[in-house]
Amino acid sequence: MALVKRKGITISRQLMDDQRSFPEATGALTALMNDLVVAGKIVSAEVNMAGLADILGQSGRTNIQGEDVQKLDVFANKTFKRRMEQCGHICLMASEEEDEPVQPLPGYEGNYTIAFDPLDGSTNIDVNVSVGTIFSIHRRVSPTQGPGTEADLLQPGSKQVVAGYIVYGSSTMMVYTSGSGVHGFTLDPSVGEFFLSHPHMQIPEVCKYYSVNEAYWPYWNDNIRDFVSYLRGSEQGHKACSARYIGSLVSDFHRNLVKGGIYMYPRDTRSADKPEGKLRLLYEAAPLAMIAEQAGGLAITDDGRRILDIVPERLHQRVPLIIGSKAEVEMAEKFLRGERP
Ligand code: AHM
Ligand code: MG
Repeated sequence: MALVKRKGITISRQLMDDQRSFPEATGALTALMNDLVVAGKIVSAEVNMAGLADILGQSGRTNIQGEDVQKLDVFANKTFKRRMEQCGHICLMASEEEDEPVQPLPGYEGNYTIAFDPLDGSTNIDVNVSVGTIFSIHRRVSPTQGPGTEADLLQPGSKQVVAGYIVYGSSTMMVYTSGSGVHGFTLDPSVGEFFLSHPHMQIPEVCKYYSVNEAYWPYWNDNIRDFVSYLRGSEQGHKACSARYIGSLVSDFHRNLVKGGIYMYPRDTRSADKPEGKLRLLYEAAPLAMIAEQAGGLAITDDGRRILDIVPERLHQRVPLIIGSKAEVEMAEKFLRGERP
């Protein structure tokens, strides 16, 4: 029976409700998610102190783990790693900040993998602009004992069991899907709890905003340029979208999810060592693609492949990304095929 979602329930209640819809569930995923939520709260508290770090740092500020103040992205990476390596349900993890996969502590191995970008939006960290964490959870495919293998991590987005993000903005929000809709929770910092604020999120079908770094215009192909011109409203008959580009994927995606919009980071010819654009398949594109689709949107590459179908070959694989409102991503597909409205 589908449970009615009321605003205000706690995230742990929601996680237990998710578990109830799978009678065979052991509670492992719920426990894993609860640890992830704790990591998110710790990072949120640190992000909120970031502006004071220099001032407090001079007086020898130490953080919650008793360490000296450190760079936020390093802090976020350590925090998520620490929570996950001893949550007891991870067999292997991958972080955008780590060259190699990271094993859990001996004896704490479980049946899931997690891939995360601990603090996305690195150029915005020092300037008080929203950043976020993105995560992607798969069930292991290797035999269920001991540490996992890289094959456990290199699974397509369509096999994700949970995907989500935490955005550290004017409020801290956690948005996730376990395959039956997308729910958003807002952190009440006074009590340290996430409460359901955005049940059953649906991305508006029509695009209000387009988000792309237009400085790269000279380096795009003609299909992308024509599509961006179309979004701007320079093609007859199309209502212009407004431009919004924060430069933090999580924040740009979150705004477009709530308001309607399309985000793009296509490949470009700026540098030969990034022929597939900048964004990472495992840590960024695949988890956001699952959320987009669960919210009624779409996510494709700049040659029209569905992001969730791509089988990763490498942990840090990059992928061109077009993601957001359904009607607009479908229109992008037409442009990519060489068609014009
Ligand atoms: P990061 O993971 O190092 O922060 O890089 C990813 C970020 C995205 O959040 C953002 O959308 C993009 O890079 C911005 O890149 P650019 O400055 O090239 O527009
Ligand atoms: Mg990132």
